Amino acid sequence: MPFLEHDPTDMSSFKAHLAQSKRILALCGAGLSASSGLATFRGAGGLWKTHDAMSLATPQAFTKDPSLVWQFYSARRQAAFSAKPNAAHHALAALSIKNKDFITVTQNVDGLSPRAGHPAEQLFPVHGSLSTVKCTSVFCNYVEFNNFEMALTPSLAPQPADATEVDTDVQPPNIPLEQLPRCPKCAGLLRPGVVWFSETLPADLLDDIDGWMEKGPVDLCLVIGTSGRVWPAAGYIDQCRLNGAKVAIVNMEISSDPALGGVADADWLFEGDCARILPEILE
Ligand code: BV8
Ligand code: ZN
Repeated sequence: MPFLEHDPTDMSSFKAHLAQSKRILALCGAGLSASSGLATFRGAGGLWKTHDAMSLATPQAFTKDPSLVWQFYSARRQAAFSAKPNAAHHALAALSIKNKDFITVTQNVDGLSPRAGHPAEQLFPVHGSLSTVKCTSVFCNYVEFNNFEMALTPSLAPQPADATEVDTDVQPPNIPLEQLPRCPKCAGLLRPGVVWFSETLPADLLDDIDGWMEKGPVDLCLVIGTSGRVWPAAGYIDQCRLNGAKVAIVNMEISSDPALGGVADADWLFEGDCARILPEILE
């Protein structure tokens, strides 16, 4: 633990630092949306039917079983679009409206931050979005923005609400390829517009974040509801530190998890639901 002039759980020293902070980066993960009822990747929420969410978020899984992966994403689309932004999403949106030098890098694909009114120019969804679907055909650039107003195909029609729950003993049906979402331009198979493991993050977003970093020292890095295990997104914590930032972690369980750079390197540690803590510390 670096020498801290304050108790790491002390809100007044955090608020004093926040008051004099201009350049702030928030790195957000699945925990930000937990209070909106959306499952996280690790812990109890990390399961969908009998599958580990992480094993389904790969190009290999999609190639092997597009029907299963599409049903996983259709269930997450349905859950995300019926969820509501929580007080943490609204607190971040309010801060970004108040401070144009504040940016949010979100690993979440649920679209709850934009729906909380977070200005798009200060929000970087580095893992894509459940609202986007794109064509898998190499020479086709078809992309569709689909907010689940209507199902992408009849075979992925909305399920009864409880069906999106973790229902471990029901194996999803095998939907034939031709009944999965198809491209209206080339009839190719469409895929969710998210970044899967082993896929590169959108270069334009990474460049924009780097451009923000290069503008000068960073005053504060907020690490909100993330296990900090997924790269390169997790790397922004250290990058902020190297740019002079103090680090505040908001997490349901504060651990000395080295993935979070270890609590040793955090200046503040706020343990609990970010939907309760963020409005309090950012007001
Ligand atoms: C890349 C979109 C370059 C999809 C996601 C081997 C081969 C290839 C790559 C790698 C490799 N080894 C390592 C890598 C890099 C890999 C990686 O980091 N793997 C990890 C598992 C080690 N990264 C990649 O592959 C990235 N691409 O590196 O490209 C490359 C290319 C080829 C070869 C090499 C490198 C792409 C990563 C993006 C993957 N896509 N999402 C989808 O959503 O379906 S990641 C997905 O999982 C989420 O977006 C999120 O980022 C991640 C889960 O992390 P968290 O958000 O932190 O969620 P988690 O559940 O883990 O934690 C929740 C936290 O909240 C917990 O701490 C909990 O305590 C807390 N919490 C819960 N409730 C609350 C709360 N906190 C506060 N309040 C609450 N109420
Ligand atoms: Zn196409």
